Amino acid sequence: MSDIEQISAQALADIASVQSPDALESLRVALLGKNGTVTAQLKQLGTLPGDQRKAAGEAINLARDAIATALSARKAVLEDAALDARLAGENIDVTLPGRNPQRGGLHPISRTLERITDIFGRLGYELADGPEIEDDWHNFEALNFPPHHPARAMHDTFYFPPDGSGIARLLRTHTSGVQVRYMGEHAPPLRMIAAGKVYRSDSDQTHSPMFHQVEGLLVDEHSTFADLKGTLAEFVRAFFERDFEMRFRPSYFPFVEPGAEVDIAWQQPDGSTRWLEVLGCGMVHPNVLKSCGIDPERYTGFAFGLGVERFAMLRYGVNDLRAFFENDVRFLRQFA
Ligand code: 2U9
Repeated sequence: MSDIEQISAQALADIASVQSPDALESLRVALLGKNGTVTAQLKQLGTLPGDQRKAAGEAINLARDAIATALSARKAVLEDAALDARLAGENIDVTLPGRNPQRGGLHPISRTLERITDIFGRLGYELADGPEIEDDWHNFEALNFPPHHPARAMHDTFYFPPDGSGIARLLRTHTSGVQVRYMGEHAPPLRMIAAGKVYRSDSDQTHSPMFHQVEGLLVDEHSTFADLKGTLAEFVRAFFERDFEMRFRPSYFPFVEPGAEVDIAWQQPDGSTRWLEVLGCGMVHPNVLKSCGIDPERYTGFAFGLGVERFAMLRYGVNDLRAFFENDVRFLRQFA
């Protein structure tokens, strides 16, 4: 038997007896790799006398093809066997119930905010927003709070160092700056609501340093306090899905005149009724209209504001506002 015939016979025997894909790969490298025995035979061809080279070359190629075919056939056999072994070892119970993906839900404050903006959306109010870092003009001056006005004391907040322009910036204490901008960009008649986070130096069971407001504004030629009352009555009815007795108590806000706080007759769990303050409102002060480029001789407007947390507490029967911000999922899950 020639060298190549011996190598080929041994290789085919080795391939047939190899038991693992790794061992088979080592064998392939040892035979057909760069330094493999079959490759060495090919390299030696050049040293043979010319008349033997053709026959020797054909024999080596035949052997190489036979070995390559045997390698891939053995590979398929070993892979099938490995798969059979894995399947035999695994137990899949196709009757088990599927895994339940955990579903998230909206935070109760977000749900309440959406509920409120939906109601005003149906009443034709456009939703607008603006920056939480406000300047003094939009948060105070344009809203009829001159510098050093005592009403600023109720709006204590965080101030940022003035930037290069010298303009004082602060965390907004109400969303009213959004209305100021909106009036600069839209001519009356207009109706809009502003919604978002506001910041005040306040913290107890019913106040938090950050809370959410929704404020509304309507400006038209003949808008009156009666329109304001009708709008708020409709809103409260839609929000709580009940009719309430309501009262408007005179109150002071620099940006409205007259101004009022709105109470609803709230049924207590023990059956008694008490007045509950839920909103502030009023007719837009002429100074505010003027600051926003609207002629107060021609137009009147009404405005209102509410705290979203307060409405969420009433709707869901939560008596401590801080629970909304502690992020205890056992609490939050109840609303999802
Ligand atoms: C412009 C003109 C008028 C918005 C108004 C109130 C009265 C009010 C409070 C309710 C609870 C704030 O979140 S709260 O603490 N809001 O009482 N807000 S009138 O009046 C405006 C706003 C913007 C340009």
